[in-house]
Amino acid sequence: PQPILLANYTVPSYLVLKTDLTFDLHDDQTRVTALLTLQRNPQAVTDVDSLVLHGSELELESIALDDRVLTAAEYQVDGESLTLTGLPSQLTLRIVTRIKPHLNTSLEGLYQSRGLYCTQCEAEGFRKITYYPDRPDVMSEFTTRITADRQRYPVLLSNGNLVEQGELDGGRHFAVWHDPFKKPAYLFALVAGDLSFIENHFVTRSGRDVTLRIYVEAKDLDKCDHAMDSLKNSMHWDEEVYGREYDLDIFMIVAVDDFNMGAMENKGLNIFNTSCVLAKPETTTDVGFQRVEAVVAHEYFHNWSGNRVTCRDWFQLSLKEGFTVYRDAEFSADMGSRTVKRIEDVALLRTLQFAEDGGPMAHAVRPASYIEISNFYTLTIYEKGAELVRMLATLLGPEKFREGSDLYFDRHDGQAVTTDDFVQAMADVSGRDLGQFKRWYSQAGTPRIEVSDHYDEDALEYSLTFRQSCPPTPENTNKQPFHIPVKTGLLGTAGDLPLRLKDHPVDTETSDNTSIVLELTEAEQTFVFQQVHEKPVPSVLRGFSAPVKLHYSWQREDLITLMSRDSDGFNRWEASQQLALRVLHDLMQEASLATVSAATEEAIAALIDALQSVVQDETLDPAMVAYMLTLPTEAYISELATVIDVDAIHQARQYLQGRIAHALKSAFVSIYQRYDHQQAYRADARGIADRSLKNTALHYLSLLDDESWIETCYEQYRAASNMTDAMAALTRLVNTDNPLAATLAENALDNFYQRWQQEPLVVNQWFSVQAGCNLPDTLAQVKKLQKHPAFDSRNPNKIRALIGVFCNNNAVNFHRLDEQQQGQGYRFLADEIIRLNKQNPQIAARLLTPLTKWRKYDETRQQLMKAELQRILQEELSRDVYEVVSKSLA
Ligand code: DPP
Ligand code: ZN
Repeated sequence: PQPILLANYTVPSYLVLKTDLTFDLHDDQTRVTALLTLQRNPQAVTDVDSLVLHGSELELESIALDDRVLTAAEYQVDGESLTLTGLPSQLTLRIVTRIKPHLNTSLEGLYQSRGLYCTQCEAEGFRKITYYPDRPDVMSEFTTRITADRQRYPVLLSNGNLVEQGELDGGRHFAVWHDPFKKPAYLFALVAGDLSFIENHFVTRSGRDVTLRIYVEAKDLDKCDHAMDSLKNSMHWDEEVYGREYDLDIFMIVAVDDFNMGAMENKGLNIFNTSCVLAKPETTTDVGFQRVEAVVAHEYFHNWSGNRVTCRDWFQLSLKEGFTVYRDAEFSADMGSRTVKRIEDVALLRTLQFAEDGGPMAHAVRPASYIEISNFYTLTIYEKGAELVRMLATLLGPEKFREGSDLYFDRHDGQAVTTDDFVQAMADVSGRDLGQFKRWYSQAGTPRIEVSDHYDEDALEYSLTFRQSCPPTPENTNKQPFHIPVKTGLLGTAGDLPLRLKDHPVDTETSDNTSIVLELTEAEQTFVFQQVHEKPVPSVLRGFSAPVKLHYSWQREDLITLMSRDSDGFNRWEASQQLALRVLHDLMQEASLATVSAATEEAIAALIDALQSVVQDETLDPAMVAYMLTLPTEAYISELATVIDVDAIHQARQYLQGRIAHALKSAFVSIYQRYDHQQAYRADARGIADRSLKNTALHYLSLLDDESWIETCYEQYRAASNMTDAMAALTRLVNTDNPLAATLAENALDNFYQRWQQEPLVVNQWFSVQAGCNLPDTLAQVKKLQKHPAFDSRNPNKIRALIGVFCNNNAVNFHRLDEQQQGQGYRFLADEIIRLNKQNPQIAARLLTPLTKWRKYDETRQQLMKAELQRILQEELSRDVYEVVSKSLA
């Protein structure tokens, strides 16, 4: 397969003014009639008279140009396209194709999920429905007529407004939908099935009444309220914060069980993975509730950032995704706790996006080439893309940023544009030169910043020197300096110091002058603060103001100072992580954990002291306490490592957790006992925070060599009225290496399955908790679970819950090197990928991620992982899998 290059972009030769589609749904096939009204594009560079329509896996019945049926000699067709030449400047095409949704396992195009017809067209799924210029810069006005059996498919939906419906002969019926807003084909959607819905209304600020509907299977009607509340909050927030109003009379969400992504923002008809829309306390964890809120908001916000203003080509994907992730993150921050949301997002970014940036699939936020665009729905495009927008907001300040977004939406409404256009709007309103900033879009890799400082007590001057660099990435070895906003404060003995920066007339961000955004633009830069009366502790990169790796050699006491009283909540947490990381690294250097050195003992004692203060600090949000008490994850420690020592990381972390559990036992007991287990479940910030702290305490207590806490876990599992508490307890039972825990875990797992077997999303959690088990023999258990009647090897959620969790979240078992199991995790994953390569290429390629990291492991593991990648490469591969495997081995 050949790569597609940004440099080769050309404007479309023809525009599609109107797209009229008719879908006749029948059991053995669907007949699609597309009537396209085309006009030569005045913008086309040359006076071309040819037109390329994309099409894949289609059976062409006929094609007519201006009502004249064409003979096969009048067009060229291959597996991917249909080309017409010698066309007039205005024309109509009537194209009839036949497709087989019931055999479509890729879940792209039109397919069936539990008997329901649904679509997924982003990025290039529409070409599996009919021949069409399937590219985002071709925007058209769609009308969709659907006919189907009335009994089995009573609900017929598409984008826009319902304009007509009625009965047909033979027990069939029809519906016609018209979408007045021009859109690219990737935003097309169709749903047909036996669905129920809940309905609500939202009155926009200009007074228009919008009908809101969430369509689900009847059994799930009791799990829609949280999504509906989230939708209404999102609509209100987008009016308040961005001045964006909804534009159609109806907004619909449909939940489907088999879905590759989380959800899809089709105009007026969002299609959701059930996992991102259904929620109720008994079946859904707090994380699940938060995910529903975030994804509902994300897809809704796309109505402006994505649909009204869309992407010119797929290299610009982050234009809509990065901006929309930034918008949904800010929304969640406003709905809950801002600092906690930031900690969660940064933890994800630093663990998974930084790893992507350091691996073979590293790519820029605006990539320059791809083989298969589906492989580019990545953490880099989404999360790093959002960080870029956040940096622009930091550099401009809130008022100018809002002006910039208003200008962007006004200027480009109804257009397909580029990330350059977005940055230009920000430059135009602020008068700032953002030329250098744009390197963030074109240069891949995570910049590294070395910070050093100097205090001159005679001159009362304190200087901070920053050196930036960026490691090479596959497509880009020589990086130019980035424009990096580094939000900074200085801590003195009595708290934040007022800041006076020499020769830099930069506005400080806070009215009391205690925080300032330093702008790095050169490879090395020094900033001097004046009238500094004591040697301060620097608090740099507050709020994680840029997606970089920051290095500064804080003294241990400095970190404790930051942890206890930095005014920036994010940096308080960050200091706790830095302190813990040091201890973990010390432990990993120890020859044996049975007796550790005096220096390491001292470090452990200092950490425990600091954590003791955190537990006693009543001013802290309980969610913050929980996060500060939680050690850096194995995945994060691995990302930081040059060579990942899987077992040492696991053992050091287990050991340190045990030490903390012993030392802080009484604090944990009191947290656990003062929690009111009878309180009603609320999925708000306070309720989530309290549960998270209480379950963190239970986690530590379960590590004590004291079976009464294992019994407490079992008690909590049995008595739990919500899934968060049930899963927290069950996870402890499953992961505790003790005969009593093993017996209770087995009972609980049996009971769990019996109770929840009718709820696919709960069964997924049951698979995950078992797949994530750190005890030996988990691989054998995972293979056994693959044969369980509740497992469905075609359902992406099931694959992620069992196989994805084992390979991504269970490093000690996936990477086992002992004689009996050496390399078996890798072989297991490769077998799955080979199976999925044909069935569902997108999911297959995504599952590959853990194998692509092979270069970060020891020699033995490297060889074993590489051998599996090479074995996959021997197969006849989809573009998706081929791209990831070949780039990983390059
Ligand atoms: N549905 C995916 C998302 O919203 C792709 N657009 O991110
Ligand atoms: Zn999105």
